[in-house]
Amino acid sequence: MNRIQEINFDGIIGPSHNYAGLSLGNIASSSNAGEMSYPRQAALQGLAKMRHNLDLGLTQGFFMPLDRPNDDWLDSLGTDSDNAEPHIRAASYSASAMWAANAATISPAPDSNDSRCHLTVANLRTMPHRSHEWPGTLAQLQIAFGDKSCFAVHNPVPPAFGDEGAANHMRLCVSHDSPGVEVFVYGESGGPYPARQHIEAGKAISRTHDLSDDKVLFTQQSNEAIAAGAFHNDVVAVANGPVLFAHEQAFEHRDQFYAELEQKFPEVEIVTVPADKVSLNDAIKSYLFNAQLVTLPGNAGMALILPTEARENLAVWSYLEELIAGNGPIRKLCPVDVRQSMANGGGPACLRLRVVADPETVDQRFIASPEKLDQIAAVVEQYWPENIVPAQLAETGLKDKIRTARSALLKSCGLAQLDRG
Ligand code: SUG
Repeated sequence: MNRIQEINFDGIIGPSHNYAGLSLGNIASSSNAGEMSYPRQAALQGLAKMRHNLDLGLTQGFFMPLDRPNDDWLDSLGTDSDNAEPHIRAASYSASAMWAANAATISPAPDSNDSRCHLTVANLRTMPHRSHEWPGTLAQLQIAFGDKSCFAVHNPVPPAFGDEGAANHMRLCVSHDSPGVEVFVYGESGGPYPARQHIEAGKAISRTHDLSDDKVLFTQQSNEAIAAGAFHNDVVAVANGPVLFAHEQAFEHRDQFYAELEQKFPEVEIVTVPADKVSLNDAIKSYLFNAQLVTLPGNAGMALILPTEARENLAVWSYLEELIAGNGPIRKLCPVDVRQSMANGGGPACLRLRVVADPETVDQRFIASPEKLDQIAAVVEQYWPENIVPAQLAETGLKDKIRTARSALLKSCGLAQLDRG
């Protein structure tokens, strides 16, 4: 039996989750800078989302938070967490690895000429606080996807070329286990905010993943979307199976992109949300497109796992109700509360990395079950700080608490090998 299916790996929200305003071009991050965060509540919200998706009959996995503060990174900058300047210290403490959509780019086995699933860890080089995530992420990918007959885990693209992983990558296919067309979305610099994904990175990944040219497409994210705060493509578009769900203003050369896509993948079903129904600003504020678009088991169609913020936006919710009342592929709306992550610009789709593979070929320590999620929640309840304000990051007591919390989680998940020293 072919057991290749989509597995959503969510980043467990780490004990150092805080609002330091580190991401220029990410409006939520900038506007919540300095606010009090609630790491325990944040992690529990993330776990509740995973439980919700398990209950829908989906396969769920998770990744561990990274070791923070990142002493190796501080050391390479000639400092440490006691002496670093506040913005460097904040960057070393960031829990940003929770947004697993930025962990790596994935090309499933059916797409690759060597019939293996390829994963390239993202260099995240544009934002200092994210640029030091990749070694910790790579260590986990190498364990989780260590079976070399099924997986090839690649080092990051060299840092001159920005790569933010699956957040700028879409795969269209008839079903998850059949060959797909992969779309690499990139930005061009020149606007008010950085374009984090470079075309050179997408091209490099398409080559190292051994994809055929006729199964690959490159398209530019629209400058106006980046300028309006869509710092990743997954803030304005999402794909699943044969469906592309995108805002009218998501792509710089939309008509040309759609024509190329239809030519390479004639089965595509494009659902474009018109700006006169949902403005770009409403789309970005509500994170409508940062939904997980998932295929429900048993021919039940597709569902959108949306942030509750989408339900609170009148224009967005009216559009969505109209959408599911129609005869289209999207049949169900499931709002989930991930407000703690949303306040840093990370919706339901940011929190997960999709890997299409046979779950039995993955290290089982990374695969979720209701019991394991309960066990993780108990560790979070016991060890995660209740709240943090960025000014507290200078306190040794907090540093010790964050380290103890992560170590307890690693131990409980049988992953103490990821602990420091
Ligand atoms: O890279 N926020 C993240 C949000 C990432 C969302 N991911 C996807 N769209 N896939 C970012 O901007 C904020 C950190 C801070 O300000 O403390 C932050 O890194």
